Amino acid sequence: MRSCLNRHVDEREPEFKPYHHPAAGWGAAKSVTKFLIRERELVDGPRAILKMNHENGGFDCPGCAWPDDTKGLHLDICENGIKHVTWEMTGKRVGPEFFAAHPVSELRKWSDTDLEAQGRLTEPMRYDAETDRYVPISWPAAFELVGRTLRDLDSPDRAAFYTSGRLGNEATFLYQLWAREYGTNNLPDCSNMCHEASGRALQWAIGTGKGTVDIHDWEEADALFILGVNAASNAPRMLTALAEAYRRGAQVVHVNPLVEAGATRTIIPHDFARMATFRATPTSTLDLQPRIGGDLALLRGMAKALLEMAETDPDALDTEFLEAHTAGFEEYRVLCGETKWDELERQSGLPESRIRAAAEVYRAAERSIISWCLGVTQHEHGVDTVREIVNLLLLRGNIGRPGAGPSPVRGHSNVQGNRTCGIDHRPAAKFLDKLADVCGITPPRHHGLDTVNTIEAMHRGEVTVFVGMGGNFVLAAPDTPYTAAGLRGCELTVQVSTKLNRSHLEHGEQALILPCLGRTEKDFQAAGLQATSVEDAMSMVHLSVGMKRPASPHLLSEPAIIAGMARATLPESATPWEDYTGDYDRIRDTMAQVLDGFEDFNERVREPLGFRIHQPARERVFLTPSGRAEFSTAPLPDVVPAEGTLALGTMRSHDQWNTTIYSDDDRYRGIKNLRTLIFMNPGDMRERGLAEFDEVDITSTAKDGTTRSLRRYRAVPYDIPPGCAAGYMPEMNVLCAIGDYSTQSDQPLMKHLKVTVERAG
Ligand SMILES: Nc1nc2c(c(=O)[nH]1)N[C@H]1C(S)=C(S)[C@@H](COP(=O)(O)OP(=O)(O)OC[C@H]3O[C@@H](n4cnc5c(=O)[nH]c(N)nc54)[C@H](O)[C@@H]3O)O[C@H]1N2
Ligand SMILES: Nc1nc2c(c(=O)[nH]1)N[C@H]1C(S)=C(S)[C@@H](COP(=O)(O)OP(=O)(O)OC[C@H]3O[C@@H](n4cnc5c(=O)[nH]c(N)nc54)[C@H](O)[C@@H]3O)O[C@H]1N2
Ligand SMILES: [Mo]
Repeated sequence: MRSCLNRHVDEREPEFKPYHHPAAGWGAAKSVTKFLIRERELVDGPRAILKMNHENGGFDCPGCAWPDDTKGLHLDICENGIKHVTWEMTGKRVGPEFFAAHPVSELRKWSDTDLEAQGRLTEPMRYDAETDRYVPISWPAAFELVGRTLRDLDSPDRAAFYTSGRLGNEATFLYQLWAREYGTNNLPDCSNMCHEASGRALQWAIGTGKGTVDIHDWEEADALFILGVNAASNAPRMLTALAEAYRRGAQVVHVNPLVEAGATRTIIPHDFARMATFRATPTSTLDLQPRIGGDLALLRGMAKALLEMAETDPDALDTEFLEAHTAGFEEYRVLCGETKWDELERQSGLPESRIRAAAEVYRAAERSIISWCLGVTQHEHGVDTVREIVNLLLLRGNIGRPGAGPSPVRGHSNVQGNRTCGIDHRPAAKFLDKLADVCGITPPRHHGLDTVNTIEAMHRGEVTVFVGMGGNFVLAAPDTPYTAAGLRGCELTVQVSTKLNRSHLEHGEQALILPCLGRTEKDFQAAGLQATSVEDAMSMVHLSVGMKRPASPHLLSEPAIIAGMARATLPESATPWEDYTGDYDRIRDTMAQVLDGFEDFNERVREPLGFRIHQPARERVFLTPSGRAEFSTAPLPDVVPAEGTLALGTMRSHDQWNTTIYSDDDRYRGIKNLRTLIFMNPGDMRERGLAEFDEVDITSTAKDGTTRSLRRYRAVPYDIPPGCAAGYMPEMNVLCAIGDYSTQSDQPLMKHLKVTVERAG
């Protein structure tokens, strides 16, 4: 599909100048101001930002899932959170006149940046094939179109219900209830591309698929290990925790093929005194640059070194914990002993001395936290790697005590809450039993489709209706042209969105765009102003209340849109869809009965800081078959690129939110005006006779041998290990073959494409 490669037209020349300033600080402040002016939000923007992330009111930052500062009224905001809020609150609108003026075939030629830049959607729209335009449709007619189409399917499994991680808990619960009452578990979500590996690994290892630490543990740890996270761009509020850790003398170890800005120093985002005096705080005590996919070997090496220390150092291991709470230690010890150092060096891309240095840090710390994000999960061996993280933690009893434990950095602001509240294509029988019991429905028991399998099923003609509850499916998913063709083959595509995006243009025979309220906006229902809840990456659930006038009087809330579609699909349903919409307390009362850990939901969520969902592993209660935390013994995978090829990881720039590109700059990596680039090791460039900004063609080879190419990208020399390369998502999804997903997690291999790079032909 040519259209998704349309570039934002920018006359400026690309620039590359390594960035030597601390992360956050004045560069961030300047960037925010520019952004507020562009979005015409100089008045309301700052007012809204002051309302964000506050106890007793305000709305949850719709940005990342990093927990809020809990020390009371304290402005814990970041540049990218501000951009994200402002993006939603833009003064620009895209209404019926816009759609009347631009046929879809024309809009397909626009760049993604230009599509989103049109502003907020204002009215429900239906695709009209005769004029090739979106035309207005009333809400009741839109709901009826969805309901009728779903009722007419010969099996509920012909429909798929996608969720992007912005959706609040109450809407999430209604959404999965609708899908299951209708009769399918086809609930693909963005988690399938994000932290599926973490959930599965933690479930198997410690019996619950979530991290065990909270923000106070971050404040108490003696060592923090940060693997595969670009904190300065994607979890900027983590910088505060890293800088504070450094100041109190804790060790901060970054593991990343790239030394990212957050791994050097920062000006703490809300520390205005330090900002005024340009005083930076380091955020790292050790940086390790493994090869792409080399984390498992590094972690195994650290465990091996620790076990060697234990031969003479009786306190190297927590033997009491190992005996009382774990299973499989002996096998793991043997495996580590048998793994050779030269193999660990080759697979990690790090010398033994560096691996031992990391092990020394780990041994010296009384309390360690290991944290990770996509650099660990989007790999063939993502599950094995997360389990190796747990293995290492178990050796020193670093779980279920203050300042210690596994801490995945989740992505979207409520992606964790989505899972908790039932978005799961492989639901547990126990959950379905409760749902059946409390809601009086007969949920299907067979597993549903995840993201990749939904796309495959569209191509086989098995899925013909697609509902997207937020997100931008066509660009977020792998193999862009293939995914687009799948959507185009559908009978009906429904996108519940706030802004115009590519997924509205790659649509089915019939298509709807249903515009919804954003998190920053006031949501009035029969019972008055409503609040919704979200769960952060550390299992804290709290309320979020919008404070802005809605972008258009025609917008409905997500719960209302879901309930409307559900009623039209299930006219005889005994579920009180209308009452649920009228008062979200009613939804929460039902959730309290269905979901573990949500007892007294309505009372507890109104506590100033919300509440923490019970996590048994935090108390060393491991709900595994053995009742113990389980060691794993995965073989060391071969991640060394074949001769002449590179391992390519796709990632975000500083100035983007997933498929939303704010600008073509990537400040902390020193890039201006360029996204069609590939970061390469200077030696790998020399070998190919390439100089900075030379044009190259990139070709990936899939597991099935098929190839895919991107042409005329620019090579940029970068401090990245030999054999490794990096570039930007979502553009590079064109290179991700649909069949290239992990056999362990079904996650697409977005951080490990096998590519060749040649001078552009
Ligand atoms: N501003 C902003 N914030 C965001 C997002 C956004 O788009 N913009 N997205 C949100 C979402 S949904 C998510 S899931 C998170 C994503 O947060 P991140 O995981 O930080 O996202 P990426 O940009 O994909 O960066 C991956 C990082 O992993 C490193 N990496 C690549 N391969 C490897 C490897 O093999 N090993 C190791 N150790 N590291 C590796 C890369 O160099 C990069 O630093 O951020 C969330 N927050
Ligand atoms: N190659 C590659 N691909 C990747 C990744 C990668 O690292 N590499 N990362 C993957 C990851 S981790 C993720 S999470 C996915 C992200 O996948 P998605 O969640 O599907 O994508 P987003 O770009 O976050 O979605 C943006 C759209 O959401 C809509 N939106 C925004 N706010 C709201 C709201 O409040 N309500 C509703 N209903 N809609 C709203 C807007 O219309 C906007 O256009 O991408 C995945 N794709
Ligand atoms: Mo994500």
